[in-house]
Amino acid sequence: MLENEDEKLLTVNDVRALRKEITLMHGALAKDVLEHTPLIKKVVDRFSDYGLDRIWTEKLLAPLAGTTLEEDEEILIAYVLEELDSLLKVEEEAKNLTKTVRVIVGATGIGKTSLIGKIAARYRYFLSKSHKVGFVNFDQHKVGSEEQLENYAEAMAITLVPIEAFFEEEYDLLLVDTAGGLGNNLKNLHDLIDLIDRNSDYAIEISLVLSATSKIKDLAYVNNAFAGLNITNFILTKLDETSDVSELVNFLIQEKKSVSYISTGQQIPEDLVVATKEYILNEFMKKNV
Ligand SMILES: Nc1nc2c(ncn2[C@@H]2O[C@H](COP(=O)(O)OP(=O)(O)OP(=O)(O)O)[C@@H](O)[C@H]2O)c(=O)[nH]1
Ligand SMILES: [Mg+2]
Repeated sequence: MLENEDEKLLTVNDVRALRKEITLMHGALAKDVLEHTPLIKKVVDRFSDYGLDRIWTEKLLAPLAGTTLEEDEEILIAYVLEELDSLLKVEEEAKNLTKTVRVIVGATGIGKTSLIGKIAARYRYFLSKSHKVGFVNFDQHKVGSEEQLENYAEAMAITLVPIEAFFEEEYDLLLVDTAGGLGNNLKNLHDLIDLIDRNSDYAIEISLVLSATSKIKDLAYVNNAFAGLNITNFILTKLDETSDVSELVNFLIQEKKSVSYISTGQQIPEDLVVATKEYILNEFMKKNV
């Protein structure tokens, strides 16, 4: 047993308390600095009005106090945007897929099945290589889910592959639609991914769909719920239904995971863009400037 006070081991709670204290000190220091640098404060206020996490901007700009940069508002703004740009991650669209399974997961009603239709159209018709695409319905709970996918399959001349026939024929891209929601479905999803992994040499990609209309707490909640699935990338939906993507931006710069596509409306296949940092930052600045 350790008797010496100095040698007592720190518990997890001690570390948490310490970390909290350090964060508070950082915050206090940053505030102190900002009181004496009106331009930096102005820029922090401005981005805070835009919805950006205030503490994040304070921490970023406080070190510039006392440098020549603190006197130039435009440079300060550019500095923040530059930092946002470097923290946002986007994924280039793979233009030549073979034997790839893309599983689309996420909360209910978020636009998963619509995305399957839009992504299928790109790979089958819009990219220079016409891919052999198949749909797989793993949404066994919702009445009507099969019909929705069947309609897309028929309209686009894409095969709807029954789960039992998963490994019978080779596809460039198999798009797997899943039941929305958390809970029990997750266990089934794990089993499905294991099954594919063990029985085929398909590359597996798992895309978590997030709505731009969600609060940051909900985004984090859903992301945590699906974390066990090893999410490859995010797909953002419903960008057309909000004028304020700041919660989404705060979430993305914390998570540092790539965004692959952005859905901008209900029309299939039109309302889908390959994610770019410019698109996300433009949306962020649009309502504000
Ligand atoms: N405005 C808007 N609506 C969208 C977008 N994406 C999907 N929707 C609509 O949202 C509704 C639900 O879309 P689905 O694709 O069925 O969503 P889902 O995630 O498959 O839903 P569940 O299978 O019930 O979990 C439909 O009315 C879509 O047209 C988008 O980017 N913007
Ligand atoms: Mg669906």
